[in-house]
Amino acid sequence: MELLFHPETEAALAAGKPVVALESTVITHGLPYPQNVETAVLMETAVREGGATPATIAIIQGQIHIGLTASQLEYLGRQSSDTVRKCSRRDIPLAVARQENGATTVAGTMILAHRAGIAVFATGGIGGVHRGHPFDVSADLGELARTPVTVVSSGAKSILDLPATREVLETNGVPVIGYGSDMMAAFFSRSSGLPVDARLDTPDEVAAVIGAHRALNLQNGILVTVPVPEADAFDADEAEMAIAQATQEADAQGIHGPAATPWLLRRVAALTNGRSLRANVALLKNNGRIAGQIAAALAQQ
Ligand code: PSU
Ligand code: MN
Repeated sequence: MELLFHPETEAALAAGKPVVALESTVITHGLPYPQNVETAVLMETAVREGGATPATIAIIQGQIHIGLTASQLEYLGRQSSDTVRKCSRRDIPLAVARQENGATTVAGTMILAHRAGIAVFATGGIGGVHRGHPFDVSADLGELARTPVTVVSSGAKSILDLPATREVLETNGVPVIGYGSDMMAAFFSRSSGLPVDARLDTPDEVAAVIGAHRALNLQNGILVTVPVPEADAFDADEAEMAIAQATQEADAQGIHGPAATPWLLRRVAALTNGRSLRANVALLKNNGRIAGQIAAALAQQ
């Protein structure tokens, strides 16, 4: 399968310089236009500030792109979410063969980043086990079990069943690292109250773990969870009220499958007058910067 590289991404990879992959579902299904494109650009800038080259990954008319131009980002961001396939593992061949536009989820981005030779990937929150639907388990967890990419995120989205999600990560053999924290981050809020496997405080310490993982030739992913910056964190109780209401409404309306996560995020944003969005944008930027630093430390090893 041919990957189309942005020239800057290709040059960075060829020179052994640090590169950080970014997903595209957050652009097409996670945030409204134009905030989605603005945030995607801010996240790319944050990766650069951290010391790495950003590579946003997406499928445009059936072609897999590793790194997007500004106009490609704008094009994707303007598409209505129902015309863009949300691509996890099962969806990638469908989008490619049918020449569709496809936005890669955490799972889809991990697969394509690994193919492209990119080891570090930054996002907002991974998918997990849905509340009240123990068999709706995000493909992100399955991918973390089988693809050796380090995912820098603010934990799993708090719209999920976080204790169940934590258990599945453990079953799947995924090391969960708390970046500057003893607890797994909870997306809009700083702590889930669930312990991590190790607290690491610097990019070098994370790079050392990735290095050991590589030397052992382990084929699973690593999850680094970074709490949302204090100033932009969303009060956990307030977030919980909105999430509980949104979850009830989604169940009543029969919203499920791939539609569930985007629907819940949009509804929580409406119920909190956009305050959840502020936390979401802040954590995306912060995670991009830290992933850039981790990729830079890894390139130094
Ligand atoms: N994080 C966000 N916004 C999002 C997502 C994550 O802040 O839109 C996306 C990611 O692409 C993640 C996906 O992989 O939601 C999970 O969807 P599902 O639960 O259907 O697997
Ligand atoms: Mn799901």
